[in-house]
Amino acid sequence: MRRHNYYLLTLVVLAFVVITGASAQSLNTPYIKEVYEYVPAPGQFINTMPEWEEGDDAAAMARKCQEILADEGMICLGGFGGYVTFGFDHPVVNVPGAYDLFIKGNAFAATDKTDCGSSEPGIVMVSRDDNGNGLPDDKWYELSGSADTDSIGKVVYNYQITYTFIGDKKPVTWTDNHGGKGVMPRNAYHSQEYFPAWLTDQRSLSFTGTLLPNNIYVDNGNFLMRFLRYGYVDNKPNIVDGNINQACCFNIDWAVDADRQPVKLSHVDFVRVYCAMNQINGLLGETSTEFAGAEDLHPSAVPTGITDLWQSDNRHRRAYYDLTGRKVSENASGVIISNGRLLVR
Ligand SMILES: [Ca+2]
Ligand SMILES: [Ca+2]
Ligand SMILES: [Ca+2]
Repeated sequence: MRRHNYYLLTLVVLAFVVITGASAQSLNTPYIKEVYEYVPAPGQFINTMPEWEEGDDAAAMARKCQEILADEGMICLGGFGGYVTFGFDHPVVNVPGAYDLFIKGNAFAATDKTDCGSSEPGIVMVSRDDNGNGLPDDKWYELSGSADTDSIGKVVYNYQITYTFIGDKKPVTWTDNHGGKGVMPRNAYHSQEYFPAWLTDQRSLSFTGTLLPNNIYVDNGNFLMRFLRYGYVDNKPNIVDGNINQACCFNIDWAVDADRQPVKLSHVDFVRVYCAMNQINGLLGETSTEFAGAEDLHPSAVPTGITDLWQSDNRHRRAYYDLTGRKVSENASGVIISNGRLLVR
């Protein structure tokens, strides 16, 4: 190509970036588009939130979660480790110095108290679609919450629990990798099976994650749960004084790897929430994180550091994005970003 033609093409591309970027960004919705996985641990609300019906498999249950959340409903993750994995119609950009996600539970404060109430903390994990297949099968990073600094020595990392199904409507038993064991008690209020009914064929369920220290205490015969300072789902009320509670907001800057080392991510494609306590609250039953949806706090943001895709450890793989940051196929035409460069084809 002759030199002046090359300059002309560059100008056209830049104009296209500005125009297309501006119009396409507004199409992004801030709410969850897809629930990829719903794998709750056993619990008193499992098989009812959402309701399991004969014939429902894992995919059907994930679809039910998606429908419930789209209708501003709520699902339950069960005891420690139970999780849900979801995504948006675009990558969630890590805007520097700002919260990126608002994630809702059903926590509330006790009457006349500000530091406790119903708090069933869930930990948030994030992941990028590094292998470009559109599925959440890539490396996960935890968003470090306040317990990592407020409860040093009391948080158990790499905690693993295994729940065993021992028969329909019999109390589920569990063991952990620290020699602990127990039974998830059944109560008079919930008569259905507590083990996820679509997973009973595998007889047991194992989960690994960060175990937060128990937060329950008894005050005048009432079971109360202390709020953690920040960084957990279903820990503090979603709304305060009519505004989003910042304690329910999350910053991708908090991401840490499996060695608890900070990781810099320009954006994430998938988000997971899991219940992070193994605690029985007397007659209230097990601590089980409720999840009531999530919101990207800046859906119009365009990934600026998209080059860090290329700096992942899958260097032999190349990912392709359009100008709004949506992943596209390798053969897509138009203006494509790959390896931090604009391609026109
Ligand atoms: Ca951020
Ligand atoms: Ca993937
Ligand atoms: Ca709750």
